[in-house]
Amino acid sequence: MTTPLEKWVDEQAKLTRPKKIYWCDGSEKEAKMLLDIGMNEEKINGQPVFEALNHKNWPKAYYHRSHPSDVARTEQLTFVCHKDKDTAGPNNNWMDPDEAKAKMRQLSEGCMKGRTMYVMPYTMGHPDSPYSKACIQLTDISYVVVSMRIMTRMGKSALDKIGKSENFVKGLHSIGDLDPNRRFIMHFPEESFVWSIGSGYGGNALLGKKCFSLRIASCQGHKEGWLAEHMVIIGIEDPKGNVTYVTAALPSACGKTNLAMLESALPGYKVWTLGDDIAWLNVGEDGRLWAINPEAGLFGVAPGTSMSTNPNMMRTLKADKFFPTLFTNTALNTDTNEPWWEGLDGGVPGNLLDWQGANWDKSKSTKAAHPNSRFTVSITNSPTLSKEFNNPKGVPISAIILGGKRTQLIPLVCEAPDWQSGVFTAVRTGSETTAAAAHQVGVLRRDPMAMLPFCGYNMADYFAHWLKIGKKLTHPPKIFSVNWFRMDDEGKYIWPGFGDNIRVLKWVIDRVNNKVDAKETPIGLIPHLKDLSLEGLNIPHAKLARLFEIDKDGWKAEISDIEKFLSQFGSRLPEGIKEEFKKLSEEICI
Ligand code: GTP
Ligand code: SPV
Ligand code: MN
Repeated sequence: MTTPLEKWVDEQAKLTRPKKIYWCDGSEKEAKMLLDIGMNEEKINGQPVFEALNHKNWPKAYYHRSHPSDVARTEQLTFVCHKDKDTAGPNNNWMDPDEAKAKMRQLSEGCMKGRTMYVMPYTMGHPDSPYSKACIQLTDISYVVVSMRIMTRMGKSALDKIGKSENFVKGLHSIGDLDPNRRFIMHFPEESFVWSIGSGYGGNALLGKKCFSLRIASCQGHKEGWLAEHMVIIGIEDPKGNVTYVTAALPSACGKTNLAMLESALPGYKVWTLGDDIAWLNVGEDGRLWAINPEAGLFGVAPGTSMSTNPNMMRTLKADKFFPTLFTNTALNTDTNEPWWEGLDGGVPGNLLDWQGANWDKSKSTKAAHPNSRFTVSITNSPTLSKEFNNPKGVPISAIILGGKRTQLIPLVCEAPDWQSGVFTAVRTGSETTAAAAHQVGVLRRDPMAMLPFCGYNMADYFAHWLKIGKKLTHPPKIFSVNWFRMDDEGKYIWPGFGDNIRVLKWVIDRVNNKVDAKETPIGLIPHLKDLSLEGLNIPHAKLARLFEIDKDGWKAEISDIEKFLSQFGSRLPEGIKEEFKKLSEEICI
């Protein structure tokens, strides 16, 4: 008897026509075999998929260069295919599911000819967790398999979880011919199915990540009463040893990985890592919000990572533990065969190949590493890994932090007085765009809950879902906004950021634990400066004040921008959000 899984794999093979089908077991031995295949057989753009790096200094490291047209998520080629357009909402590109499938069938016909189809069984979340999901992804490129082995829990436990059931998440991926005109990332939420062709990069190709764990999972959460969020999960330990669990939503390339691995600048405080990108949030029987990280690895931005900004990440990358660690589109030091990127410790090496493999000319202003070059490494390599990481129940959350990259206006930290106003704070969050997606960098866009590119359904319904979850929580987390990126008149960041962000986290947990008061302002509650632990920091008082300054004219412009954003959702916008918008407008305009 063939199982539904076998039947599905067989159907996809009939369409894509690989020369061979290989079922992955997720073992280290298999990863070694795939690296060999990637170094010796498979090619991208005429080059081997992998190169071994200097294993003396980077014990498990391998290098990968993606196609130059394929270096970031492509939001314009990403579609969510609900039956009707309104369910997808103004926040998604939409295509009718039948039309999308016809298009994809045409592009996929024979696309794996001469290649191997790898069948990857994996779970998102610990297999024993009631919140985890069993998934299958098919792909035709070793890089994706090796990456998925790092990012998910791959192997037999997933197959056992699926068994004879039809109830598994499906992903069909082919690198195709890498022609951007034939590149699509299509989501079919009704069937928990993702179909992606023409890209081998990150969130376009590792379908367990953004495609499933956010776009599809957000739809599942909407139906089933939970939340799939673009959030870090950390435990903050105080000098007495008490740990407070917090999540933080920041848009792509705005500091989540750095926050998740933070090395505290305050003695006695410590941050424990549970996740750096995605959190699934469930309402517990105790009326608290519980978080699990569905992922098992870190897919982080390389540029800017160093012993001074993120020492724990450097230790993670150099750990002689999980096999392997990947570096994608960084530069390459040809004297030492080590990866290199802008911001790494030490000087600029004499001989570098840039991320496209050309000799890098220092005198030119181009970057040697692509700004969205990344590492892929197991979270279990991290010296700060929380002992709760594998707890199937997850951890109870006391605070939710939201933020973005705002060089003006938004204060360093601000608390919402209650859940509804907190949800509105999340809804109105804006951020200046980064290199994580292929679009113009540095433009302000609204990015509610850092989910604009990842919410798989109409965001108005998503806001309503957040409000509804709040009603189910008898002990809701407090909600805060943060902004590490406010600049002075010279265009320099005022706040030192990184390890010093613990000073803000300390205030957050002091508020959670009712240790300090806060100052009321029209936009929410801000710290009394005396309650921020600023010892050892050398910021003049006037500059500090600037971090909390409320510029009323700036806020008036902000409000009209928020109004414009919200108007897209028309009558679908929930009453609670309209009420909060009205309150903020009145507070600012009096
Ligand atoms: P994704 O993986 O795309 O979701 O990104 P992320 O949110 O995990 O961002 P990450 O931590 O990788 O940081 C992105 C960029 O922001 C890097 O260049 C960091 O050096 C920079 N960055 C992170 N934290 C801070 C901070 O506190 N202050 C400043 N000024 N820059 C920061
Ligand atoms: C992001 O862009 O938010 C990422 C990288 O974490 S990707 O996996 O490409 O989505
Ligand atoms: Mn991310």
